[in-house]
Amino acid sequence: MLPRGLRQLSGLRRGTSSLGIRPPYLPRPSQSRGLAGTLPELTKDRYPHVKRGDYATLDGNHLKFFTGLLGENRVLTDPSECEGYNVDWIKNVRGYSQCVLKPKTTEEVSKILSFCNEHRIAVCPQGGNTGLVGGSVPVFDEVVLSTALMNEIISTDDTSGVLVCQAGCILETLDSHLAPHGLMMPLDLGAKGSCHIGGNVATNAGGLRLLRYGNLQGSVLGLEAVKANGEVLDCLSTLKKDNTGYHLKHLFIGSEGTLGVVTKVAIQCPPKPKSVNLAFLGLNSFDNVLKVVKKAKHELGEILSSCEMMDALTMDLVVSHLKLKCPLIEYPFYMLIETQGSNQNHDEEKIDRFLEVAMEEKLVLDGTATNEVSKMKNIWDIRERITEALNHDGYVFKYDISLPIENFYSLVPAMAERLGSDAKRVCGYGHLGDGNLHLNITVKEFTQDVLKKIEPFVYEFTSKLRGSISAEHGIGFRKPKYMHYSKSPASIQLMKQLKALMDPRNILNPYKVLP
Ligand code: FAD
Ligand code: 2HG
Ligand code: ZN
Repeated sequence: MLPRGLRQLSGLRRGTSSLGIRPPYLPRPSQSRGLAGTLPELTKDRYPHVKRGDYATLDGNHLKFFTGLLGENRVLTDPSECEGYNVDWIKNVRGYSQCVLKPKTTEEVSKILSFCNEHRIAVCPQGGNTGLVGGSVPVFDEVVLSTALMNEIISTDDTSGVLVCQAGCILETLDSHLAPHGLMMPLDLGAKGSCHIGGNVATNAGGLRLLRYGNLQGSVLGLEAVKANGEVLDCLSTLKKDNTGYHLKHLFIGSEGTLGVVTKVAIQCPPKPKSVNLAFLGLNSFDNVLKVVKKAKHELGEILSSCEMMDALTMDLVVSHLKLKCPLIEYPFYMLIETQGSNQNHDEEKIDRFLEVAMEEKLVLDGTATNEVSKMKNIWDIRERITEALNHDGYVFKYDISLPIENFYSLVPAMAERLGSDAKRVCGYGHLGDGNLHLNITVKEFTQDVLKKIEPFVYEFTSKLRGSISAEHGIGFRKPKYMHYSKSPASIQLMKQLKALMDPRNILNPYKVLP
């Protein structure tokens, strides 16, 4: 028998509440708020210590080559058309590239890079431009190489579950394509309607179900990439097992466009689950959050597919800015626990029993569980649209930290106390099951003073706890100088050597990743 609170709220299964719809595609920055007045300061002005490298400035001859190769329609030079490619999604950084190239094939990417390498033209590879560390847009006038038109699905194997596609395929499109095959993409994230699989691979994106399906280093079986000099590297294996020499694909997974341009991906896709359940819970302390995550791992075992948390201030963000409805009254913490399996009765029984005990033990104060698609979507919207809600709250300082689970939340109150009234909001949420905290601080507007109060404190705090300063978003433009908080000098040195080997003229995404 379910305790009263849960049973009452699990009535949501049959209820009619509508909590809002996530737009299928995230708007490009310039479309979302469109006006020059709301654009961020140019990166070169906000970060004057970063100096433009000794690269060629684009001239008529360069443009003539590009239009000869791609045709005029796939070479954007009109400033208003280039604007969206110059600003990142959270409007933290802005470059001033005057040229966006839109190849359709690997051969075109190869010719572009070979030309840029020869003429020392800096290139910024860009997928869906949803990256959160400023890696996807130019810092100065780098040419943008967009994968938007590289969106062909090459093959889908129902038996092995292997999908092969071009790098510019949108994650959600791939997932919809796989559904009739009884398969799904092994990763899911709030940006799925815009981000490209090539961008996901380049950032080694984590997302909402990494806990269950692992990271892309495991599920990407092979890839094709173009090196800085235009050479095509065919590592597009579709084999699950292949130990012939070094695993070169791993050089590109998480390399954030600095070692090559990913052009094709072969990815292992798991079967689409026949049964999905989602519980949304209210808790009164982080101690209890920890007890519940442990219990969920043990009791739900193989069917646990996601374990996320958010604090009250985060919930307030989506309620006040996006007008989404919280299905529970206010609690200091909320958790989302999802199961995916193959037998609805079995899974429902298991999750109901788990929730029943958690409530009897007073670990969970209230909750709702559902298996209805529309209601699960409403609950997931609350979680997936937090980044969008943050954008409405002011300028956002965004941190993506891995911490030992017992210290998962400790940074949030420490930062709130440190900033006091300097911050509008200091909130914490994230992939609890993976120990990945998203700390977000909003302020009315960017100032160097607040930045100095936050950094390097946030990285020192993380390093002392032996955490990682980037759990899943990457290093991009925002964090290179802090890499040493998570990586040894020898590791950084080897990364620099690899970069010099693969991109000796440093044309690929300069100013990013490496200190
Ligand atoms: P972009 O933003 O265009 O590029 C990201 C980086 O990859 C850049 O350095 C770029 O140069 C490089 N790059 C892009 N394409 C290529 C290519 N083909 N070859 C080489 N380099 C390339 N991340 C997570 O890990 N987990 C999440 O849960 C998550 N949720 C998000 C939710 C929202 C609402 C948003 C806006 C972002 C979220 N992110 C998340 C950030 C995440 O990194 C991206 O959404 C995604 O992986 C980036 O894909 P993209 O195609 O937009 O890449
Ligand atoms: C998420 O998990 C993304 O929603 C974005 O990684 C996190 O906006 C953020 O801080
Ligand atoms: Zn995340």
